[in-house]
This record gives sequence, structure tokens and C-alpha cells, in this order.
Amino acid sequence: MRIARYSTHSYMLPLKKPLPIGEEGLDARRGLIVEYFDEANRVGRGDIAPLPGFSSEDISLACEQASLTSYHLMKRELPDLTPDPGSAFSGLLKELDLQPSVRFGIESALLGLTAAQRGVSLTRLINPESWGKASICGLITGDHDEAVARAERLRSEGFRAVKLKVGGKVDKAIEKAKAVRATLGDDVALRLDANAAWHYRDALAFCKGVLDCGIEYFEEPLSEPAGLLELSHATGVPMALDETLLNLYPDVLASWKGIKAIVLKPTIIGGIARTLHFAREAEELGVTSVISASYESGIGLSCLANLAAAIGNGEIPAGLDTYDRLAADVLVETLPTGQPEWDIAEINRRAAVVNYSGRRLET
Ligand code: OSB
Ligand code: MG
Repeated sequence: MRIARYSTHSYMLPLKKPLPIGEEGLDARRGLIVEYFDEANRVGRGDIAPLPGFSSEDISLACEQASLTSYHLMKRELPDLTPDPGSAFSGLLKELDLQPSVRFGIESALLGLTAAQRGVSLTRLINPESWGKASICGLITGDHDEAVARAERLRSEGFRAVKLKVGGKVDKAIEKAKAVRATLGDDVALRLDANAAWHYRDALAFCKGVLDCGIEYFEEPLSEPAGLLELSHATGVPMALDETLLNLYPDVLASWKGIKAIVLKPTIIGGIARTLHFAREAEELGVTSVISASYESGIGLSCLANLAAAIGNGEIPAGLDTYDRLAADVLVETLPTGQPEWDIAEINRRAAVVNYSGRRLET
């Protein structure tokens, strides 16, 4: 395959409410869309959006690397682009040595173009047996009252799984988790995420306080993740890895045998091939893989939805509800919000029409 031409578009999308991440919080999402075209004008798009506070690279480094790499790839004969490990594609990516968010965007664009050339969706390129649907996990943030209101809404919209962010004072966090569980009823799976907020003692007290909440799993409760399995054994609460995966080779996931799930964010851990590698290792260990977003634009989200549908038959609710936090998008027809299941054909139809005008970020 050859890329005949490429383009890049910076975006800055306002958020409905600032995110309490990074040094001073985030009130807009910045990123770069890369588009690769072939001779027949077929296109593959990718979203490069390092997340402050989670990504080590910043947007200017990412943009510079994306431009240099795209120029380098153009008009060069590229190997058969399948995301299988050990393939020529994996060799090419290794050679490029990209920052995580850049790797995700460039892989998305290359695989998207390959899918377009073969007349298949990205999800079927990754897994020919893909079911073509992605189940979505609702995301709950905010204080007690906001969390309860959001839980009520997600329940009424038919979500089968939600994730509640917890942290801060243990007693208040227990109250909040209990109130959210009571609002959801017993039929909605409840996940928790503390973003490594607590030392062992506080995490233990919290877990004991929520034993009757029926927790599906608890993501990164500990500031020192080494105690995670001990905490799980001591309380019976299933645990999941997220941030910890950044410093882990997929091959050594077995050292975490006993965890329930891994949360895979391709923008942060370094792209589609690495995500699939983790998912394969996880499957062998009986660990659940959960594809999750990092507040990307609709282009990034659509790639993640294709990936989620390709893994575990799309039945594992994926953390794609971050999209609801964006107040604008580069897609003319935005992706659905408040909808617990996405049809991938419909997502891909919407992701095919973009409008960058007025959203250009002058740097
Ligand atoms: O802590 O899991 C996180 C998004 C960006 C950065 C970190 C996180 C998240 C999410 C995504 O929570 C939504 C989800 O996983 O359901
Ligand atoms: Mg997390």
C-alpha cells in the first residue's frame, strides 16, 4: 500500500465542564486528526490527543512527531497492514518508535485506510468475526448529588454497566457508592475507579464499607499498586489495572494473575497493536479486557468503538462515555450519547463526515 497524500488538522474542543486533571484542570480538549489518502482518494483517519496528567508527551511534541512520521510514510511501499503481532506492520511501527498517542492515531489512520481499501469496517479488519456492536459503560463523576442524578439518568437510559469515580474522604466515598448502588438497583453492574488515590489502609476501609454494593471490579484503588492482590484477597473485591499498565509489558501480565480486569486506553498505553497484545494475554489468563477512552474526539472514539466490538464480541461494556463530556466535535453528525449500545455500521457512517472549519487551533 502507498499513501498518496496526507493532511493533518488540529482541533480544540470545549468541554461541557472542566476535567479535574493535569496541573490546573482541563477545560478544552486538544488533539490532531491525521488523514491518509490513497490514489483512489480512499481515506483512513486517526486521532492523536495526549491527555494532560496521563500522557507523558504533550500536544506539540505529538504534532511534530505525527507530521514527521506521516511525511516519512508517504509514497513509500508499506507492508500488509494487519495488526497481528509479528507482522510486517508491527515491525514498521517498532521502527518508527512513536509516543503512545501518536502511535494510536497513526495506527488508526493506516488500518482505517486498509479497511477502506478492502471494503470492510475497521472492526472486521481486526476481527472478521466481530459482532458489529459495542456495549457502553456509563461514566459517573462529580459530587454526591451529581453522582446520584447521573446514576438515575443512566439507569433510565438502559445502561447495563456504570463506572463511579471515587476518592477523597473514605466515609463520604462509601456513602456515595452506596447511594449510587441504591439508585441503580441490582441489575446494573457497578465498577469503581479511585485513580490510585488511597494508601492501603484507606482503600481497605473503603472496600469493607462497600461489600454489599456488589462491585464488579475496582480500578486502581492504591497509590502503591503492589498491594492490589492482597487487598483483593483480604476483602473479596475484584480489582482492575489501568494506570499500572503503562509500566507493564503485555508478556508479564501473568504476574498479576488474580486480577479481574484490565482497562485498555490505546491513546495512553500506545495504540491498537499493543492493546490487542494485552487483550490476548488477558484472555489466556481469564482476565477481562475493557477498552476505554481518554476524552478523544469522535474520530478517536469511533476507532475505539470498532476495537471494542472486535474484542470479546463487544459484550464487555467499554468506557466510551467520555464522549458525553465534549461540547463540540469534528464530526458533522456527532456520535450517540445516552445510548448503552452502539451499532458500529452507524458509528462508522457518522465518523465518515468531518468538519474542521472554525475548530482550527492556530499555533
Ligand atoms: O481513570 O479510567 C480513568 C479517562 C481518561 C483518563 C483516565 C480515566 C478515564 C476514564 C474513561 O475513566 C472512562 C471509562 O474508563 O469508563
Ligand atoms: Mg481508571
